[in-house]
Amino acid sequence: MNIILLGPPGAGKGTQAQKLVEGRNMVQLSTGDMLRAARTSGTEMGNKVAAVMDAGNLVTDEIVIGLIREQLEAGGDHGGFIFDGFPRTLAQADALGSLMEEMGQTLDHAIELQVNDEILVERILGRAAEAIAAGGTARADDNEESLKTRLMAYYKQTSPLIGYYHAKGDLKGVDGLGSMEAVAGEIAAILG
Ligand code: B4P
Repeated sequence: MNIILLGPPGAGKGTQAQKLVEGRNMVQLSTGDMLRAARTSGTEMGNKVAAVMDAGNLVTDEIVIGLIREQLEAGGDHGGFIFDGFPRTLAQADALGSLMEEMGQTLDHAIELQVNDEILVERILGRAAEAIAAGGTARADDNEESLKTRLMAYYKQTSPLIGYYHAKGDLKGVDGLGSMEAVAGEIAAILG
């Protein structure tokens, strides 16, 4: 089974993907994590995307599609892919459809985690405060200024994907305001 987790920053995509990895032997493909890893290891691409990410803007389609292609081609034996934070634009959605078709695979569900802006801001700024309180550093894009840009990018570039997957009959909406366990329960009911 291959699924997409859709939703604004802080909706809980990464959180729920992790639960599915633990419970169903699925593979999490988080473009956010891949980009952060590229930055940390100081690759040319990582250095190129750092400022874009810190400001809260989307990295180019070409880069993220390339990252996903590499992961899909790596193959492996598992319970399916969880696309976490990908696709984020219509061009990425089309590219994913073509890649899956090339591999003879299908996308089973696009699950939209629905959370209002007020809660998103609370969660993201809460995560930043927790990291600092623990003696570490907050993610460079977990601040009020970048978050505004991330939310704008979501509504402008990513939210059209809700209609895109709805038209294909693949969209499932989940109330993302509940506890992490409650959200996981709703997702489990969809996956069966
Ligand atoms: P991502 O890493 O995808 O980050 P995100 O959307 O901000 O987070 P997510 O929704 O996964 O939230 P999480 O579970 O962590 O992207 C970062 C950046 O990378 C983007 O801005 C962009 O620059 C770049 N990028 C990534 N993919 C791209 C693409 N495809 N194209 C172009 N650019 C791309 O949860 C957040 C917080 O909420 C956590 O503290 C968590 O504990 C808490 N939380 C989660 N669920 C909760 C619940 N039910 N109740 C209470 N708290 C909850």
